[in-house]
Amino acid sequence: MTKRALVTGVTGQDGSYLTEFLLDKGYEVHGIIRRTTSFKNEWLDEIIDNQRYKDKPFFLHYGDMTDAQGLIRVMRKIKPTEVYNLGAQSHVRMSFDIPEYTGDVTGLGNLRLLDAILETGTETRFYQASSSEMFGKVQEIPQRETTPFYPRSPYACAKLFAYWSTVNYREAYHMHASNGILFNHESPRRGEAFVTRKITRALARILSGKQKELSLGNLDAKRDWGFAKDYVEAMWLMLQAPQPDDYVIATGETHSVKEFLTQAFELVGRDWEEYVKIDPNNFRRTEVDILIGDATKAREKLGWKPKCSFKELVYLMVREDLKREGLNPEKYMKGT
Ligand code: NAP
Ligand code: G4F
Repeated sequence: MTKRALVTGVTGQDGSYLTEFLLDKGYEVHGIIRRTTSFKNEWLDEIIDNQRYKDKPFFLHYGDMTDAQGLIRVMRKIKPTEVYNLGAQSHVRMSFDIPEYTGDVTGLGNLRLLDAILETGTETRFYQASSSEMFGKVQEIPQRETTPFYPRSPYACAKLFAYWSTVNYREAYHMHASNGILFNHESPRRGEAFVTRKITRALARILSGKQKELSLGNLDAKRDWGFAKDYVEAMWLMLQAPQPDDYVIATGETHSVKEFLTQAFELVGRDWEEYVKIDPNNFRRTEVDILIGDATKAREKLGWKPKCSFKELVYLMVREDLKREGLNPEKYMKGT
């Protein structure tokens, strides 16, 4: 039987890596894209232009997490065997500016998709992109599946609604629906407004003379940062498990924003303190001070573990942004 996956959020960091992962596994992949004024998406273009995926079955459909009928139509047309719900307004700081919209897309959007599965009677397995942001003001260190949630932003509240909707549909309708509680994961495809990519991109632009300074907020916040390519494998593993369940996916290490900065700037022999300016606009009203996850359950039940270390992650992000800026990494980076 053809394995047919439907991916929402296909233009994003995780959606694009998951698409490549599934195509390599022989899946037919269908992505939902929004109608926007721009037809260009860098990561989708990378897939479409890549010879490796040239003849692979990859299809795009217009849809939106705010449009229930559209989701039903796509579900009816594709009849996926696996659904990965990655579509979201995913920026935490921005969710304070657009809380209702964030709730609609990130929270209700998941419910609409679950309902579209029910409404169309689609026999499918379902993955919800839940987030470590739900632990917020952490009640336990490290955080695991049993740690109580304490959301600290409209984004985290929306993700909590989606998390519990997924659990509820699993229990009420016996759906194979799982939550991946993913801790921060980054890559050269990370959105430019997230702190890691903001740093590596700015560093490359500073070196090429296009940028003089880098405006940041809270440098003491600590995150459990992994590599996105490792994390999309965990999503897939959850849907191959005989029983649906909820899993923490994390590296088990935590690092501050300051440590990320130091690591990145040291790679090119610069001192970040000469460039960074602190801007209050980059702070959150309620911050998540520290995240560190315990992925023992995923290791034991799914056989998943992260492969890329923190140092390797910073290295590959800096290297890629230098290349995009037209700079030769061998010339600028130590140890290449
Ligand atoms: P991302 O790069 O910001 O991608 C978000 C995706 O959602 C984009 O494809 C975006 O499409 C799409 N989207 C936004 N609004 C939509 C709407 N109204 N209807 C349909 N699609 C919409 O996010 P990511 O880092 O890949 O993360 C993927 C998912 O995992 C998200 O749900 C995120 O909240 C969650 N998550 C991420 C992390 C992390 O550290 N990366 C950790 C835990 C959970 P456009 O291109 O059209 O904007
Ligand atoms: O990179 P961030 O914006 O990621 P954040 O808020 O942790 O959220 C990301 O990870 C979540 C998983 O835990 C996902 F669910 C979510 O969708 C998203 O992918 O910020 C990381 C830290 C924060 O503490 C923030 O206050 O960096 C701090 N920070 C300091 N200066 C900054 C900045 N963050 C951003 N975006 N921009 C700054 O200038």
